[in-house]
Amino acid sequence: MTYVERVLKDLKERNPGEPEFHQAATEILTTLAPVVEKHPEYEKAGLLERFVEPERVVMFRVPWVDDNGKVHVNKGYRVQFNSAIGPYKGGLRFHPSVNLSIIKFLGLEQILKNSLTGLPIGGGKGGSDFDPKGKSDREIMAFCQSFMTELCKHIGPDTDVPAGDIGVGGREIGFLFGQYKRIRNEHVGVLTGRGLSYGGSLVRTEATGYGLIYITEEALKARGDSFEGKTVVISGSGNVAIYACQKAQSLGAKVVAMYDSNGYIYDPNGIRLDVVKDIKEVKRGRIKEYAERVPGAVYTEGCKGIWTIPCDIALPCATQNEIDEQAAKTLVANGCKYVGEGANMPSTLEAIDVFQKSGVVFLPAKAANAGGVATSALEMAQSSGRMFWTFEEVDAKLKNIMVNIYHNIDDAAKEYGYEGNYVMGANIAGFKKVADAMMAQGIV
Ligand code: NDP
Ligand code: 2IT
Repeated sequence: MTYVERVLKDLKERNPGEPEFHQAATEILTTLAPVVEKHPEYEKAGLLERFVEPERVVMFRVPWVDDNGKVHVNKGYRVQFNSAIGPYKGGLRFHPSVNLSIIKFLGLEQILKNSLTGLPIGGGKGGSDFDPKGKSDREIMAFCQSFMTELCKHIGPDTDVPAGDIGVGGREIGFLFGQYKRIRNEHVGVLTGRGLSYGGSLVRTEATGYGLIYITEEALKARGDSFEGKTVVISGSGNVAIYACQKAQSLGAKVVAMYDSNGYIYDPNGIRLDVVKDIKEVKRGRIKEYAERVPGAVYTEGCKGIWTIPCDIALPCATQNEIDEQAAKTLVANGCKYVGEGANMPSTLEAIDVFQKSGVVFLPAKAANAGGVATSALEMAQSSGRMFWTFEEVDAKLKNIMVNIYHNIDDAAKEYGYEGNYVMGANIAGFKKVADAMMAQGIV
């Protein structure tokens, strides 16, 4: 049994019942085989065993009271996975599906993603099985304050800096920040994605979606192509999806479909983003309403059907495992040539295999959606320096980071003889820096 096979087998035995964590670890570790072969000192140092074991896992009770006076108890998590290259950094997810397996898969991915940004940030992730849907602002505040009352003992601007993810946007970050400041009596950059009036950075709201388009644009450019005139399908209609749609449209693409967790809209005339933003950002409503408001648009209940819509470019921007093998085969059969992952792990291992064997240009999440966390790191830099950069400055830095990521993963794939395999390229390029830092710091 090879070193990688042994570590993966141990991981599955020692972490039973964590399918998402197994999936992410399998994808990452199998691509690292050529790296650990080239560096036998890694095995001697137990590097992979340490890499897949979080430095710290915090799990806690989150009690809160709803508007009717009823007491609820949710589970809270923060996985501080790896601090070799910087303080733990990664989002908080509030969604009823959240469990330890999901937070660990996200945390493991985050280590390599954050490394790829080239900025000094380690990997972490957290969240709760709390469901924000249908809750009043007061209930959201009560939950966030209770969550932060425990979380504040474990984070800090040089220790661990959370941000948003599914179900955690500007409103939640505001409530979380207010409670941290109240308990710790410190106005510091302990969270990113803050509002502009209290230390946030311009472009952080748009960053993940814009970054996804910038890296996809670079992949198109390398093949003598562009977004102009392309048909694009985007899943999700949250933060990442909305700003990916906006930037793709500004580059001349036609986005024809989006979804939320109930169903998808198809608009052959091109999505009207002002309507989507009004429904999802202002009203916190359902995407179904789009078809009632825009003539010619069609709503279909259920999500999977979105991948049967013919497109040149597919951008999954909702959640994990939204593209399975069948969906991937359908996309390919309908002529899809590029897949850029805005969400974390949206394609199953089987779907990735289909894309790669069919010659689809596949940009994996840890490279393609790194623009969000990269801009979070720019927010941290601005907080430390007590200054603000303009929209144009931050946007230019973000674009530069995404273009660099594309060329780094492209070069790493070539260096190891896997040209065009960006899963290999991203994992190897991200891992190298973390491995160097871990080797330098001894057995910790
Ligand atoms: P939001 O909460 O803003 O939006 C999530 C969107 O995905 C909503 O449209 C939601 O639908 C949909 N969705 C969520 N869960 C499911 C599901 N199980 N099935 C179908 N649709 C679902 O989150 P973000 O846009 O911030 O995050 C989207 C993805 O991008 C996640 O995978 C996240 O980890 C990743 N990501 C986010 C970053 C960020 O900066 N925010 C950075 C990098 C990655 P509904 O409204 O019905 O819930
Ligand atoms: O998955 C991710 O990279 C995020 N949710 C953003 C994390 C961050 O710290 O900005």
